[in-house]
Amino acid sequence: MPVPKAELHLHIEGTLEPELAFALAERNGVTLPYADTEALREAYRFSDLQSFLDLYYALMAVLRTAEDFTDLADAYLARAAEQGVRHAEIFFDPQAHRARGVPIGVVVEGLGAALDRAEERHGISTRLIMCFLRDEPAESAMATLEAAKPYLDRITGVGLDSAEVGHPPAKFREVYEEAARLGLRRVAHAGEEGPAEYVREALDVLGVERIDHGLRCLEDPSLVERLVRERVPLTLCPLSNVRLRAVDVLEEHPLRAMLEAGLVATVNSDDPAYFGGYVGDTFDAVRDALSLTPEQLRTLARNSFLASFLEDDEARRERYLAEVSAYDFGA
Ligand code: ES4
Ligand code: ZN
Repeated sequence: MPVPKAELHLHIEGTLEPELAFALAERNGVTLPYADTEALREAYRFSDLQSFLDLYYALMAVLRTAEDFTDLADAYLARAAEQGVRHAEIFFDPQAHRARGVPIGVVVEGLGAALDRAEERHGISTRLIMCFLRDEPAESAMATLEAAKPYLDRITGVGLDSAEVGHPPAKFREVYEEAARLGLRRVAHAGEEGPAEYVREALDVLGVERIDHGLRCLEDPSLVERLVRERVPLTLCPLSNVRLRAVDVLEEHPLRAMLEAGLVATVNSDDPAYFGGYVGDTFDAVRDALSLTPEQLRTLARNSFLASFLEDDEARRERYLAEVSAYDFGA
């Protein structure tokens, strides 16, 4: 059994496997511009973030009903459980669905139906985080937050994703202020393709508690020092970084150096259907590529629970941390 872990950076739409995409296309009478699952997999060669996002948004066309979102989340949770996931904080992109005529209520109720059964079926506790698309206007994000108000009992926090460069965090200052007023937790993608300055801005202007990716913080030593001192978690996604060409090969990923620098690094899968592995696969891949020690792997697993939004259930966090402490990595 893999080490128990929390997954903190996972786009549910990025768990749409080709087989399910074709099944949902058939169920909904949607035609995909690919002959079959093999032809679709052939398209999974990305040159950067945008080339991936183009396919990611296009394939969402098959997600139409609440049942589609339930099936999507249930398939993810089943795979996550096999990979040692005990707690999952799941991103979704309401604006991308609303643009296709699927209201946020359908998405949240659909995902929620799967999440309600996750503990009993898969042994996984869950949270939902709604992300704003940073390449859309801030007004659209604000309208989405407004539309989410009837569903806030199911939503733990807000995030910021999609095309980063040219869309600095400060663009969403008011949206995050309103999210804070509503009692929502705040995270944001920053320093994936964008500069270290975006990481600073996410902290200072948006008040985020975790940075999603944060890879490019390494270009600013004083920022690294601050992230270490303030224990700001980074939700790294090493397989994503290789597939989207932020890092040439996994052997050159800075994860190990980041751990050694004292950063609160976590390892996550981002969009596992597209990037070649779920989070347990990702742990195995970085262990092999970077020769991580069992104690470094244990630190990654511990960090995932320490960085989780489990403040409303500290007893559970303690149980998970005890499972990590007791885990035997073997020789
Ligand atoms: C994403 Cl890897 C990544 N980066 C930014 N936005 C995203 N949405 C889905 N995956
Ligand atoms: Zn992401």
